[in-house]
Amino acid sequence: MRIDVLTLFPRMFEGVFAESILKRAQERGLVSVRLVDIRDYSEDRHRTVDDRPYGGGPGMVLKPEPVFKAVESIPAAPGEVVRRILLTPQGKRFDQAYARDLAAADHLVLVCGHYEGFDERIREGLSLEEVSIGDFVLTGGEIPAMLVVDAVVRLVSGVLGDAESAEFESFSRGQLDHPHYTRPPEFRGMRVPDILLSGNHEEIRRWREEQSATRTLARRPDLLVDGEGAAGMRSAECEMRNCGRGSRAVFSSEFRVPSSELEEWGSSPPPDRQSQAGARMRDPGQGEPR
Ligand code: 9D3
Repeated sequence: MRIDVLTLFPRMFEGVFAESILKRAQERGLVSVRLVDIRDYSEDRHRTVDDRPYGGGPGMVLKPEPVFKAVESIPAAPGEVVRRILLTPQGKRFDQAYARDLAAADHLVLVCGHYEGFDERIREGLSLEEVSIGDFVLTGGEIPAMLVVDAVVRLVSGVLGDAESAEFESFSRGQLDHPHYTRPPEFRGMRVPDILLSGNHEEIRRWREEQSATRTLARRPDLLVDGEGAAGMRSAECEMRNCGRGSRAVFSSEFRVPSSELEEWGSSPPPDRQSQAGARMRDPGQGEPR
């Protein structure tokens, strides 16, 4: 996969792309990332890339000329699938399904802004997909672009080893991960659950599945809607039946979530969401498609 990142701050990416899995993927030739400095495509000797907004107001607006020239300088190989993406708070929300979709492309072009906004003709004229990474205000599209690259590259085939292979992880199935432990068996009075030391692999698998389901229900009931999350949802529902629906006891089963975590995340889901999740659990087929 080829990835071109267009930015006014190429150096922001250097450390992120030069470490860990992104580094390895590039070394192995599975991914090649190029950083393009939009300023190199400005058309005047001051290397101007922004200007004051027509109609007045604070801040500066990214000019169309350098962005058009930078995007148009990127050659597309014949027959390749290329996705051109503008990182913007107004874009479609990025998620794991979006990452999977992008991982199927041969070539990504990511355009980052770092101002109040872009000249509207950039969206219009370059037919860019618009992507947001969430409902919070950042200073620019650079960190969102890094995040998109990170999420997509690990899905490119061959990037992760078999052992760490992406699709086995809980989040890909629409659930949170189960707890992990390593040695020592007791640390500062906190013990590893006996079941993990038991060597009973069937029991361990069931414990992990239940932990995933219970944690997802407690922390992210919004994930328990339909599709791949529905399997774990049924297992979480069993937990609730055993312990009393909606009571704190849901979390004080044999495999309870530590109370310190309940403090952090809230001891129960908001009532409306919980009943919504409950309604969907009884009839997963009625979940709204997302
Ligand atoms: C203060 C200016 N805002 C007026 C309501 C608009 C605004 C413009 C540019 C807010 C943030 C930014 C910079 N952010 C991004 O470029 C960005 C972003 C984000 O802020 N949040 C989530 N996803 C993204 S993708 C790009």
